[in-house]
Amino acid sequence: MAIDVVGLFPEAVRGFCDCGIVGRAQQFGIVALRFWNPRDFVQDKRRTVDDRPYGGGPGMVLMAEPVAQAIEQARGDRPETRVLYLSPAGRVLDHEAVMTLAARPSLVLLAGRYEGVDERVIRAAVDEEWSIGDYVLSGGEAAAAVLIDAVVRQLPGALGHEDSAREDSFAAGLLDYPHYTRPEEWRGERVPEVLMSGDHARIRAWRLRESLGRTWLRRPDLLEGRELDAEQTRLLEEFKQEYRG
Ligand code: 9D3
Repeated sequence: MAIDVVGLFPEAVRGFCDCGIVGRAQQFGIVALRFWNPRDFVQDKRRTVDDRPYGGGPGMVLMAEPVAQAIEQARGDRPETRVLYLSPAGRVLDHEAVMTLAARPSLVLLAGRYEGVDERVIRAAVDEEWSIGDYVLSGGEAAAAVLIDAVVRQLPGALGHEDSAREDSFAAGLLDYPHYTRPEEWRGERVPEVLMSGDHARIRAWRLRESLGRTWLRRPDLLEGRELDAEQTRLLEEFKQEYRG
C-alpha cells in the first residue's frame, strides 16, 4: 500500500511511523510512505502558507494553492487514489472504516493546521473527511499518524506471528482481559491463582469471563446488538453474580 501524507509537519508523522509495527511494515515493503510539505510549493522568501480568514475572527487559514499543489504532486499519475482530509468535522473513524481503508491500494492524507484549510481546496481536491474523535487536536498530523497505524497493522504480513494470533482472538469486539507478568507477588498483590494453574481450559474461560465482564461494565454499547453464545452468556452471568456480591 502507498500512503502519501500532505502537511506542514511531516517529521512528526514520519517519526511516529518509523517505530514499531509501522516501521517494520515499511522495511518489509508492506507500506510505502511519502511526505509532501505545502511549504515546498511556495516561492516567496518567507515561504508563506497561511493567511488571515476572510470575514475576520481568530487564527489563520492554510492557503489553497500550496495545499492543492502538494496534493497534486502526492497523487501523481493515480486518478483513482482518494484524498482523505483529517478534520474535526469528518466522520469518526472506527474499526469498520479502518478495514475499508486498508483494502485500498493507495491513500493521500491531508493534515491541516491552524483553523483549517481554505474550503475551495477541500471542494476541489478532497474526497473524504475523517475525524479520530470528539476532542480538539492542534492539527491533523496526530490524526494522520493514528489512521496510518490502525490501517497498516491490518495489512497482510504487518503483524508478527504472535500479534496476528492475538488478533483472531476468541474475544474479538470485546475489551481485553487483564494481563500479569513476573513477579508472582508485587507489593502484596498476587497474580490470580487460575493463571498459575497451568489448566488451559480454566484460563481461557477466566479470560473470556473477564473480557465479557469488563465490556459489560465499561462499554455496554459494545454488547448491544451482539449475540452471545451459551458459554459467553453463562460466563457473563457468573461475572455479574460476583460483581453484585
Ligand atoms: C473552534 C473550532 N475548532 C473546530 C472544532 C477549530 C479547530 C480545532 C482543531 C480547527 C482545527 C483543529 C485541528 N484538528 C484537526 O486537524 C483534526 C482533528 C481534531 O481536532 N479532533 C479529532 N480528529 C481530528 S482529525 C484532524
